[in-house]
Amino acid sequence: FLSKPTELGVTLVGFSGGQSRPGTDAGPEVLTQAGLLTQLESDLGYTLHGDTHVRNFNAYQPTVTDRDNALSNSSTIDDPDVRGMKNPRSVSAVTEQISELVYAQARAGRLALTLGGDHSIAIGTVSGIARAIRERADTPNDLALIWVDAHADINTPETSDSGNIHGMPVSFLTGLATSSTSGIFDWLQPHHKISTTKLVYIALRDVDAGEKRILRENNIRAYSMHDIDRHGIGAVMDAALAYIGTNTPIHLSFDVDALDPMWAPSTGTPVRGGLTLREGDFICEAVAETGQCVGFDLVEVNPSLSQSEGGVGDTVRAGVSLVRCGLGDTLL
Ligand code: 4U7
Ligand code: MN
Ligand code: MN
Ligand code: MN
Repeated sequence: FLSKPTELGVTLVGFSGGQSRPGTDAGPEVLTQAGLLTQLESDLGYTLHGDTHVRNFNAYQPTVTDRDNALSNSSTIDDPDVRGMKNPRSVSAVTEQISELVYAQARAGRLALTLGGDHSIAIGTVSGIARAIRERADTPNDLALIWVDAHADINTPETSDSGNIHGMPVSFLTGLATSSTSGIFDWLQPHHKISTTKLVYIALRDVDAGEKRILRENNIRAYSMHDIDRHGIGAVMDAALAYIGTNTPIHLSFDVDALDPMWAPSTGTPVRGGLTLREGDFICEAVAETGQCVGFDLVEVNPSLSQSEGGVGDTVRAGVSLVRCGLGDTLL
């Protein structure tokens, strides 16, 4: 139903407000400096659209008149916590802008590539693409979402221990969490959201107790590292894609921490026992092969974090490889 994509809609999101460590905002910069976008043009033959300069979304400063709730910490003075969420107005406003940008790329029939940034930005990417897909005449079915991550990122503000919104995007995107405050995700409309039946997880291994309950109660399809160990990544991808079905557009949201920290150490919440680089590349290749891919995010690359010398270079090379594979590069 979709023709082979040649037009790429690029969004470079320098943003780290969905968690507390500085540095993820420089993710798009290090990936593009490594030559990623040039390679997509010259090696893979894409025509690039969108702003190929990194936008610093951290510059966003919320303006609130009510300072009564403001905490003593000066960095939160204009954006006090709500229901435990940190930087809620800032993340809401930034993801709303991302949603509009990515919507425009996807609505024009382009494959929407977004480089983050922390994973809260997926509230913008997925909502924008879901909305575009509902409007497009060439896409009969609603968007499916493949979330490749060590974490499920499906905490609600109430189940989250950290308050970091990069651990909550899937709950807002599926409507499991809803807005209760003006200016905090009240822009998310039904046309932005996806059904929990259209969601598939791969590579999970660090899921909070409250998230496990959410996955179970909503019967959400999830393949953990245990499933990959038991069946192999080939069988897991066959099952994941069969569950989604043909004629259904797919968005792939890839958190670099899905990879084992051996391959991608420069990330905020590394968890050992993860995917090999080849397993990660294979997931991206398998999604690209379906011809159903309409969007791809790569998130949580943090060049300020590195356990070892060379860790940043390793992480960036892994990121470049994942994006190339997701956009249709083949080994032969
Ligand atoms: B990422 C966590 F508690 N679940 O909610 C949380 F373990 O986008 C981690 O996947 C979230 O990197 C990780 O803070 C978010 C924690
Ligand atoms: Mn449609
Ligand atoms: Mn993660
Ligand atoms: Mn994540």
